[in-house]
Amino acid sequence: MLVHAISTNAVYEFAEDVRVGLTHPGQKELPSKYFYDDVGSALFEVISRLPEYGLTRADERLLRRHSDEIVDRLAGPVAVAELGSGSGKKTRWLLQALAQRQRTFYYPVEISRSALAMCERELSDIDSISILGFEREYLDGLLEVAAYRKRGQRLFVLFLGSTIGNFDRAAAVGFLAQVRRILEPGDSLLLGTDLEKPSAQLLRAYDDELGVTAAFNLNLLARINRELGANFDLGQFVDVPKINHEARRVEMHLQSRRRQTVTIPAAEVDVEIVEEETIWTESSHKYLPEEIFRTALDAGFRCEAQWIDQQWPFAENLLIAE
Ligand code: AVI
Repeated sequence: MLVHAISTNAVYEFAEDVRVGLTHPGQKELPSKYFYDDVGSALFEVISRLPEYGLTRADERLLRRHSDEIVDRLAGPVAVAELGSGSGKKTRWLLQALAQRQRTFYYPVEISRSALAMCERELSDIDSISILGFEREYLDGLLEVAAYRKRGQRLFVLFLGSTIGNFDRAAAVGFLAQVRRILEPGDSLLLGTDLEKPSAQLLRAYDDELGVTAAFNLNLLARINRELGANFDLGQFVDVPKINHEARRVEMHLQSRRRQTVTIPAAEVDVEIVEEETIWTESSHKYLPEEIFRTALDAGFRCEAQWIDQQWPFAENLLIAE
């Protein structure tokens, strides 16, 4: 697979986001997109196989069962762009279904180079598929993919795994609207959304017995140590998942065991953290099936079809750009 590698000053942006998130007044925060360095991507792969975390398996089950039907609903020759391909495992079903009807260009867009490499290893055996990876942020990557569009070709964008759940609800509409602006009428977006489920089940999914999710969360501090030269003492933080009923989401926090000062040289900052204070690292919003129709409309799409997994409530939504 050819890869268009990232050329921006990524370390500078990381340092700036860390500085802003840890120094603004009130709740300290770190953006969850920074979970996915090589270690974080590998830990997420393990999470997706944990018995408690049914989300990825539900996504995969739906794609395995319904790929032919999904592909049958797409008009014309399509090129496929995937925002956050991860290992690419669940995409196989869609690409195989498409490969039966046309030669297919597949453009994974990923901020993790190791995930792009995994994705190529996973999918390169499918006949009639050409893969060109973009090591980019989602919208930057999609813009570049759109520039490769050939005459008469439609874009089929995949945003699977309920990554949309990691945006606040209003930001999710804003993000989808930005995707829509890059697309043309008739292009499509397959959106995976985790659905509401009982709190106990959700808590188990984000607080697994083996502690893999805790390691995934703590790796964010370890990454800041590795890349920004910080001195977070990981033993002084505890992973604390919380359910926010009002906002219908799971929140991941890292709680400080004691009062401490952390120095982050590349961000040119010393951060004071008091005992029991938390750093909020991720939100995972859960949706109602009917809510997705409204979200789609607000972003300039219509929801053409929806498939729901019965074992682990999760929806695959086919949106068409209006
Ligand atoms: C990638 N994303 C949809 C996952 C989620 O469920 O929000 C990330 C994750 N965080 C903790 N476990 C998994």
